[in-house]
Amino acid sequence: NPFSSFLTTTPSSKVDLQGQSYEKDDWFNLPPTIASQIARKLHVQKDHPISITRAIIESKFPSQTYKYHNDFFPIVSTLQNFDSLGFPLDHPGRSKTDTYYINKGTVLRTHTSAHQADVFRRNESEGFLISADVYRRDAIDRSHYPIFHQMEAARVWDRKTVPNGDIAAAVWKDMEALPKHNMTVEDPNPPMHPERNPLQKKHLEDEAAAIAAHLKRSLELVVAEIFSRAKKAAIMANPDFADEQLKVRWVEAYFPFTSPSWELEIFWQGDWLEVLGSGVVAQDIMTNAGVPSQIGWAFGIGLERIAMLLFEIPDIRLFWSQDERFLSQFRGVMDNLDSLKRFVPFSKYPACYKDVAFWLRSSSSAAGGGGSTFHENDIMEIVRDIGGDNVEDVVKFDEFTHPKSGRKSLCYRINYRSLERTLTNEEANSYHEEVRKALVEKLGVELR
Ligand code: FA5
Ligand code: MG
Repeated sequence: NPFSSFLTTTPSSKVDLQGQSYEKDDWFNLPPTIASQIARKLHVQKDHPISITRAIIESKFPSQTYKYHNDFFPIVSTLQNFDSLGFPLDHPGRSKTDTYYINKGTVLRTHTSAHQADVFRRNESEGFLISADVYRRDAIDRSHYPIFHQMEAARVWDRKTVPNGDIAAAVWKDMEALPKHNMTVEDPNPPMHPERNPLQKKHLEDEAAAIAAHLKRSLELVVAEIFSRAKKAAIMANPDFADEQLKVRWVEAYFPFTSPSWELEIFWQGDWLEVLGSGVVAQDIMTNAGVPSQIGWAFGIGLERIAMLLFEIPDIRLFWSQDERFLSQFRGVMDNLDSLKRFVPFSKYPACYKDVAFWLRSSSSAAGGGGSTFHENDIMEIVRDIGGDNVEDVVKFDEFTHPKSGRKSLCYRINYRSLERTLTNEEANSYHEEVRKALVEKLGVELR
């Protein structure tokens, strides 16, 4: 075909993002609603609660030791996002249902760890902080949004430059120099599964123990700072405020790029909330980054989760609001962190629930149904594309398989509610009608 080379270079095979041109292929799955938000960079927007939270956490990591990076480009290679961190090829995080792809080798970063290896390779400081927007295809509810913000941190020590090559002694000395806190920590040292979280081959037990202690103290100081500021703001709002006993705990976790690994959880509104992942950096990452004599820790913390605790912000969509009733509440805080106030919610507008029930295409409900396997994130994205931030949550409330035909039926309830005004029933109906149509057109379902 004489036209084939012409056809493959038609404009539609390229996409322009953030001033760069990318070749699309059949991995491309980035909807315009996400692409259009890439430029927002809430973590550096003056007086935005995400930016305020970043600044408070940064204040606990002195800039003489930690270099701050707040402007890394959001589009990275799969090498940076996955391979450099030791993600196995079949890791679910790599799939199109979980990650936004531009093409087979290019993604919107799913975590700030995507930049770890590059910064270790620069070898320009003993520590670093990286704050950035990250992207994940995910559920829709009050604590999940497809774009959120993380802060990555790492601290390393070099066998070649510490006195006598004694890493453990050097780290314990730095640990002793850290401030103390009087927060109660439940499970400061949870037991570690020997296969999932072994001591790394190139590490001595006392080295890993010292690094873990330095990591945990550094993070506990962050949490203590956040809670003391949150408490002050609560007392300012209500002088009779009686705080609940703050509870935090360390739990064992697994990451391909740290061992041993921990998550930190905070007891909040009746439940344990995970706020960060952390651990002793996999020595292979250091070796591949050309700094094999360095050893240290890393963590990644969710800035929205911390900001929600700090300001008592009830819904993650609020962070994206351009409404003055939201933004004006934080003005001036970055010039004077002591003026930080609790968020005062504006009135809640009525919810509008709409249900949709459908049969999945038979090929997608059967095992190994070709390339058309159904994934819940596909529904989430269709709803989000149409309803945008006017959707509060999407919940599956029924599911069954027909005993004879083997076909599967699903029912979802969508809650249409704006944070900024009352939606009319007509508006909700028209969103819902579009959702129903798109489910048929894009997923090939049969409406019931
Ligand atoms: C990570 O992303 C690891 N890169 C963290 C890490 C870094 C571990 C360095 C070890 C060393 P995880 O997927 O658990 O891990 O996310 C880390 C934090 O991001 C979570 O604890 C949570 O606070 C936040 N987070 C994760 N998913 C969401 C979401 N959908 N919405 C809001 N915050 C989220
Ligand atoms: Mg996690």
